[in-house]
Formats: sequence, structure tokens, C-alpha cells
Amino acid sequence: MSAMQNLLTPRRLADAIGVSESSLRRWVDDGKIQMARTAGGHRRIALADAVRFIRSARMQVVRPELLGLTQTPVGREGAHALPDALYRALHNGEDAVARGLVISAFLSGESMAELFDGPMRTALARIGDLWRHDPRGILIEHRAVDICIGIINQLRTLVTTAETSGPVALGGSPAGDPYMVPSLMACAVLAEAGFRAINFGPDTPVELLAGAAEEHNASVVWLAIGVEPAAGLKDRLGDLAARLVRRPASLVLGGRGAREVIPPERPNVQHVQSMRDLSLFGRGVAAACR
Ligand code: B12
Repeated sequence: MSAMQNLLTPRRLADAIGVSESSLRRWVDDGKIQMARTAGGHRRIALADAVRFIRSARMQVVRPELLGLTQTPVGREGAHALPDALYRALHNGEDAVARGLVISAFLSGESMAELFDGPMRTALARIGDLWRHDPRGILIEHRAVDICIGIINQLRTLVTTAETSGPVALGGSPAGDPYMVPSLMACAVLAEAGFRAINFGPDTPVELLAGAAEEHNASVVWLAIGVEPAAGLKDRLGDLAARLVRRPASLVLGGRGAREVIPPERPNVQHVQSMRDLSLFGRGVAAACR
């Protein structure tokens, strides 16, 4: 979706959710949907505000392409059926089905954090066991990661606002860590919590993050540690935390290897074990920054 399309006309949103434009205008007048005006005085709705409304009012999206969704959301799977359905779609390389399942669940009101900690993590964990029985499982795993990255990025566009003010969060995974999905999830969850979030992705030199936090005026730095931590990482994180505390900014550590590298006596370091907890923490920080 282009930047222009990130602003929807009232007609476009009305068509996307299958209601009349007059209903939509009534909801705007009632304050249920936020509407902005362009410099030329035209009424426009930011995609993120439209998505917020669709989720809270449990509206059905009948023409997803009008919202820039390339895949048709599929019918709402029961919460218990989603993990299996997503596993099958990822296993079979059915990108459109996997995307539709997750985006539908999100538009129906489930939070990103719930989807990430639940169905997506479970599906990837099951797929991660396939290679034990058949080496071709490695290819299935790589393809599933690629599909998940596409889905998470799409979710991110649905919550990202064009605002240039507001708190900033940035992060990645440390040098030697190849895992892409956890840091991308953290980025999307913090964007949903109201941050302008910058993901530096895997293999990021930790010693550059304090400078990046200064440059971008960040309030939160996250680090996803998915492999056994490299020697000296704990000390480097201690130095990073010491530099961040002066801003002040928090350092949030998560992932399989995080527990071993929590620097002692750093009050601004948080060890967070799930995307749900990151979301709660992020919402607290974002509220305090307002
Ligand atoms: C995809 C994958 C890979 C891909 C990654 C591709 C990529 N570019 O991202 C590649 C091929 C690189 C890979 C390599 C390896 N992998 Co691998 N991999 C996986 C797999 C299938 C999925 C990982 C993933 O992204 N999961 C999704 C994330 C989101 O789930 P998660 O990590 O559990 O994170 C959740 C929480 O921990 C938390 N969280 C995580 N990080 C953070 C960060 C923050 C800030 C917060 C708040 C929360 C948080 O929230 C997440 C959502 O709930 C897992 C299976 C599994 N059970 O996880 C194996 C797995 C992790 N891999 C494993 C292994 C053994 C390897 C290899 C050693 C294989 C090999 N022999 O070469 C190498 C090691 C790589 C290295 N350099 O060290 C084992 C690890 C065993 C262990 N206990 O250490 C696993 C568990 C598979 C298995 N069952 O054996 N792998």
C-alpha cells in the first residue's frame, strides 16, 4: 500500500466493510472513527484508525483489497482451530491461506501478541521438529519463516500511523543471532502499543544501539536473544543499559538466551518472556510518555 493509500476516503472504507457512506459518517460524528482533513479540506481516515474501528466494532471486511490487503481474509477460525490451520498452511507453503487466517483473527479483535505467542509460535515450533524425520523439513521450515515474516510485516502496516511524534522503540537480535521472527514480532507489538518502532533485525552489533537510541530519541530498546549468547554479551548489555539509563530509556531482553545475560543491578533492564508481556510493558511506557 502506498503512503497515499494509507489514508482512506470515507467511501473506500465504507465499501471495504460493506456499509453505506452515511452510516460511516454517523460513526465519525459519534466519535467512533477518527477522521482527518487533508490540506485541501478533504476528509480522510488513516488506515490504522480504520483498523482500530474494525477490530473494536467487530466489523466484517468484505473487500479487503480496498484496505491494501492482498489476501482475502478467510472465515474466522475458532480460536482452538487456528493453531492447527495455521500449521497446515505454513507446512504446505500456502502463503495466502496463512496470511488470511492471521489477518482475519487480528481484524476480529485478537491482539498481535496473542497471535504471536499462540498460533504462530506453536506452528513454528512444530515445523521446527520436521527435519528430525526428513531433511526436507529444513526447506519447509525456511519457507514457513519467510511466510511469517510477510504476515508480520503486513500486520505492522495495519497499525503504523503516520505520526512523527510519540515514543520510539528500536531493537534487533545481537551479532551471531540469525533469528528474524522474534525481533520482527517485538517491533510489530510495540508499533501496536503506540510506538514508532524501528527493527534492525538479526546480527545487530549491540554496541551500536546506544548511539541509535540517542539519534532516534528512543524510550525503549529491545533485544531478542534466540541463541546461546556470545562471550562478553552480558558485559556489553551492562554498558548499553548504563548508557540508556541516562536518557532515560529501558532495555528489554527476551528470547531463549536472555536469562543468562541479564546484567546485574541495572534498574532499567527488563526481562520479558512473551509478546503479551512486552505489549503490556510497552503500553505502560507509551502511556507515561504522553
Ligand atoms: C526457524 C528456525 C531456525 C532458522 C531461523 C531462520 C531465520 N532467519 O529466522 C535457522 C535455519 C537459521 C535456524 C538455525 C538453527 N536452529 Co533453529 N529453529 C527455528 C524454529 C523452527 C523457529 C524459530 C522462530 O523463529 N520461532 C518463532 C519465535 C517467535 O518463537 P520463540 O523463539 O519461541 O519466541 C517466543 C518467546 O520466546 C518470546 N520471545 C522471543 N524473543 C523475544 C524477544 C523479546 C524482546 C520478547 C519480549 C519476547 C521474545 O516471544 C516469542 C513469541 O511467543 C525453532 C523452533 C522453536 N521451537 O522455536 C528452531 C530452534 C530454535 N532451532 C534449533 C536449532 C537446534 C538450530 C540450529 C542449531 C540447527 C543446526 N543444527 O544448524 C541452528 C542454530 C543457528 C545458530 N546460528 O545458532 C532448536 C534450538 C534448541 C535449543 N534448545 O537451543 C529449535 C528449538 C528447533 C528444535 N526443536 O530443535 N533455526
